[in-house]
Order: sequence, then C-alpha cells, then structure tokens
Amino acid sequence: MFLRAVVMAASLAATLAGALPAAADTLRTLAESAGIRIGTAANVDALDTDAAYARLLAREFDLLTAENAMKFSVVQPERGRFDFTQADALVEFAEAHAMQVNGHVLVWHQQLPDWLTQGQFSRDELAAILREHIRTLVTRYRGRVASWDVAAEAVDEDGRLRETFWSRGIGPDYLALAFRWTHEADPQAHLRYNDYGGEGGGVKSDGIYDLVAGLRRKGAPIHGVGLQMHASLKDAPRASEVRINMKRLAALGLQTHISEMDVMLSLPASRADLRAQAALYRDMLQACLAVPQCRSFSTWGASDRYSWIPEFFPGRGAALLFDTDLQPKPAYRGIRKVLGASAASARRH
Ligand code: 9MR
Repeated sequence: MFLRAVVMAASLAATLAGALPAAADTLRTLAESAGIRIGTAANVDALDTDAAYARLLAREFDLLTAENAMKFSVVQPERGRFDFTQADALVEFAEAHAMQVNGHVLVWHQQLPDWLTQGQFSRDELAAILREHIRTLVTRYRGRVASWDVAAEAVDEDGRLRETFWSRGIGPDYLALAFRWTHEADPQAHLRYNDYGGEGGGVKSDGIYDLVAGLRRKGAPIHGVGLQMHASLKDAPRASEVRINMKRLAALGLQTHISEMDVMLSLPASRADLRAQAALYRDMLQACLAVPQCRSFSTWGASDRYSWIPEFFPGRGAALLFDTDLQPKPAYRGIRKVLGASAASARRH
C-alpha cells in the first residue's frame, strides 16, 4: 500500500514536471542561475484587470518596479494624506510571487501633486515635507522593498545639476539629504540614483559620475546607480561604453543596474527592426553580465500592450519583450539565450 502511494506520488510528480517544461527556461529561472535579477516596471491597474498579463509577470520576472504606483502624486495626493492602495497592491503581488521590489521614486521633478508645486513653502518647510514623505513611504515598506530609486534625473543634458522644483526649493544638498532620510527609514535597503542618457560615455554620463562620486565622498548612503536605457535603433549607447561606465561606477563602490530598458521602433514594426531591437537588448544584457557589480536588468514594461512609448512618441512603440498579444518577440528570445548561456557557464564554474 505504502509502496503504491510512493509510486503514484512519483508518477504524479513526473506528470506535473512534464506539464511544465517551460519553468526551467523562463527568464527568472535563467537569471537566477546567471546571478542577476531580471525585472520589469509593473502597471498596477493591469495587474488587477488583466490576468494573463499578471501571469506573464510572475512567470518571467523576479524584480518589479512600480511604473507609477509609488510616485509622489499617487502616494500623497493631498498634503499629509497618504494613499497606499496601488503601492500595497504592487508589493503584495510581488510577495505572492517571490519577486523583489524596487521602490520608484522618492525625489523626482515629475508627477508632483499641485498642492506641492503650487504651494508657497520656505526651504525648511519643503525639506520637512520631503523628509516626511520619504519617512512615511519607506517605513511602511521596510524589509519588504529591497531597493529604492531615491533620486532620479537630477542631472541635466549638459552634465550639471538640473534646476528643478527641489533644487530651487531646498538647494543642491536635497540629494544628499534624501539619501540620508531614506537610509534612516530603512537601513537595510539598497539605495540607488537613477538617470537616463548617461549609460555610455559623454558629458551627461560624466555629470552623473561626478554627482554620485560627490555623494559618496560626502558619506551619503548611496549604493547603486540605475542606467535607464530608453533607446531607439538610431540612438543607443555602445555596449562597450556602457561596460566601461559601469566599471568606473563600480570603482566608486557602487553597484549598477540597467533599470528601465526599452527600444522604441517605428510602427508598424518591420521584421528587420525587431531583429535589430533584439540585438540591442542582447548587447546591453551582455554588458551587464560582463561586470560583476551589475546586479539587475529591468525593462520599462513587459508587453507592448502597456507601454509609455506610443503615448509620448506617437507613431512609435513595440519597444518591449512581449507584443500586444503578450507573445514573445525576438527580443525576448535574445534575452533568454544570453541568460541561458550565462547560466550554463555559471554552473560550470
Ligand atoms: O512610464 C511612466 C509613465 O506612465 C508616466 O506617465 C511618466 C510620467 O512622466 O513616467 C513614466 O516613467 C518614467 C520613469 O518614472 C522615470 N524614467 C523615465 C520613465 C519614462 O518616461
């Protein structure tokens, strides 16, 4: 009787394993063996309304960034009234599927509520508002949100500190303060600076380097840099320069992340463009895998069904790994191949 039960259990296990051959081949399984996290920005409304999209995220990714759910105007729509509905939904989804969460974003000059941008505040009042915002949000998710994009896009195209609502209102030290306040609220969290257009070489990349080097010198608790990587086929950094940039950031003691990659195409996307897009994704992932301090690779959305590109760049889109029917594109297969090769060589070592 006992033996029969064992045999039945074994055959059931074999049947189940046979029914799920893809599990070993998902991006997240391969990324784990390769030693990095594979992430995406998540659309919280879609998680609620689109079950196939939610399943896709849980199957392929092990790191989620809130595309909008944790931004200032969503979390604190009125002064002192915090709304965590969307942020909670995101964190709970991630926990249910053993995914890490990257909190996005604490101090940024966009998606700020009117009460803040239209208000008249002294420097001290503004600093107190930011401190309270950070304290409330970060404390709520202490131990549950593994990393935070503390600050984003603070460097201008010319490499200098961007003049923003925050730099005007508090002064240039708002960045060092934001890192300190975040660290106080969750001393275990990995704290990142996140920007676009400085992934490879150039003035902006140098400006970002100088900024984070300065923060390190001042003793600010900054641990990583997110290189966003919003690209097009005509406008993308060279992978070799991305690698060099990651290495110089690593020499400062900083981890790096490809934090928001997408590659916009002209619509309708041609097969040649989809192939070139796949090559770009592969190259950037390879650059990340070549630098031990590059710890995660995230795309800004998973499926072309939900992407910011068509809204912001009419006539362009098809920028992500899955199409509008949630079907894998050449870019997905390219990423999977690179992760697979890296996972296999990691196992050999
Ligand atoms: O994808 C986000 C889009 O839904 C918002 O409307 C937009 C508001 O500016 O922000 C987009 O996400 C941005 C991210 O938060 C920071 N880096 C650039 C991203 C694309 O604009």
